[in-house]
Amino acid sequence: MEINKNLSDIGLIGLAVMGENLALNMANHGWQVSVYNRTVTGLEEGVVERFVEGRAKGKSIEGHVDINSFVASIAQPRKIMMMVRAGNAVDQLMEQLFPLLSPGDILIDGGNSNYEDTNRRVAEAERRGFLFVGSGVSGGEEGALNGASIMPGGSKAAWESVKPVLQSIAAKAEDGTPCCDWVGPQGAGHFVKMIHNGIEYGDMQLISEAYWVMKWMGRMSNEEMADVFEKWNEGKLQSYLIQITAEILRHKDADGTYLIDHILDAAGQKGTGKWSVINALELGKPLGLIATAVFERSLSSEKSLRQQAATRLDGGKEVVADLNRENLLDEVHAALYASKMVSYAQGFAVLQEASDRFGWNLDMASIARMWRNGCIIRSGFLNDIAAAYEQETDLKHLLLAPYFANELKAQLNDWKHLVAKTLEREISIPAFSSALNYLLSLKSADLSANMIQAQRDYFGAHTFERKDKERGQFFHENWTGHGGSTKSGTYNV
Ligand code: NBP
Repeated sequence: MEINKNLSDIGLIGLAVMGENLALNMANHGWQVSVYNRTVTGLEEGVVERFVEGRAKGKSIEGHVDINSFVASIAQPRKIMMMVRAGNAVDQLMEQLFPLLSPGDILIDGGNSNYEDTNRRVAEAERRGFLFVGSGVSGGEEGALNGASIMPGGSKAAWESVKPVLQSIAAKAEDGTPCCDWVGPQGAGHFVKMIHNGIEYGDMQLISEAYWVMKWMGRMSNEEMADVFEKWNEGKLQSYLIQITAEILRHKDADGTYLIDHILDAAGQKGTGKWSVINALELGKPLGLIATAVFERSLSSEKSLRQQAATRLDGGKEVVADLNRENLLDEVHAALYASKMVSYAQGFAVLQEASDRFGWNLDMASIARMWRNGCIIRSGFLNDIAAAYEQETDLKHLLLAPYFANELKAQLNDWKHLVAKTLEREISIPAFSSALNYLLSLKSADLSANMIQAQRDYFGAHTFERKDKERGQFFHENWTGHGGSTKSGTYNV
């Protein structure tokens, strides 16, 4: 194909924080980029003009205030990345672009779109003769500029064309591998990004529980806790979130006091944690730790209710300290590390179920590798997950991998002690205990669900299977002697 030097390699629409920084990142990697923004006039001057004359000055970035000239400025087959608000904006933009595109052109949605929207958009773009890539991008402003974790999926035929650009702007793992690889068809890229964000919710909840236990049970100062998180960041818990937690704890407000102590304990959320849980429910897979993290954010935001309850339900009691600090810190470390293993195992199990259900053929090791750098959950731990899936490609559950089974067993005693004594002191540690209960249920060959099956059959003739019969045979008991023998259908939702 003849290369026209005057045409851009790629176009980017949406010059908010992510779009601007991704365009700069592309230009810094030698790509000629055309940029366009819906509204061209900002508060003081044009959005496009401000960017091109400001941060983009002197770089291979060409600004357009007209969508027709923007599209015409890109070499064919065109690659156009949309970095706009998820939802209707993407559909509106696609409708505007379709009449301007040529067959085989590629649209890339780098926003936080719902994977079902991406399923629909891939089909629609392909029906019209175009290609569509739904790509999760994680790393915020800093990642967008210096290297993000990028999770593309959708029209596979687009991959060879978009790969050089996307891999060049992706973060690189320690071994030099780009944190960007093809995820799978349809909305697979956005599904994986959604689970990434869910895991991020879980990690943040776990770290805040560790902080809370150290603060109240260990009576530790912000500086002391920062030292601990810094030390932990050198070991198995090494991660971006642990690192920033230490920095947050040391950060001072203008008056010299610690800012963390002034921040209201009411957490916000933008929906990706909730979507992860809704999808796990739809897929019938436990995602209890992330669900706990989402619900704890909801409960935290009910500040005035909690204030009332603190009075009426005898809350706010003085916590009895545990001043054997070394022991306490070992136990908190164990609880945090073990709960984190459980959370990732639950997240990967949801990915596996989605892969099986939707025929996506997701490569779990590759996903773990993509998350090793650039994204918010980046950590050394993801190397261990990738290694576990590489060693056993049909691994049924992460915690069954020999490495994780041993690691988890080694934490169990300290983890149990920590959960027991914090609950005894009425310190809330919902994610530590949710993870522990999950593990206890997971490693129980026998559970109490025989009672649930009996109750379902008693009141609704829902039938049950028997331990002394082959699986798949369903029985109904006439529990009271006067019930009928008609059974309800045996199906699971
Ligand atoms: P926003 O999510 O705030 O979106 C603002 C951009 O969307 C502006 O350029 C705006 O143009 C454009 N836009 C809207 Br709103 N409606 C449009 C429409 N109908 N047609 C065309 N453009 C439209 O920006 P962001 O924070 O940079 O995020 C961009 C995407 O990346 C989002 O999907 C976000 O969820 C995702 N993301 C964000 C982060 C982060 O850390 N911020 C990280 C990872 C992913 P205008 O100037 O004309 O209003």
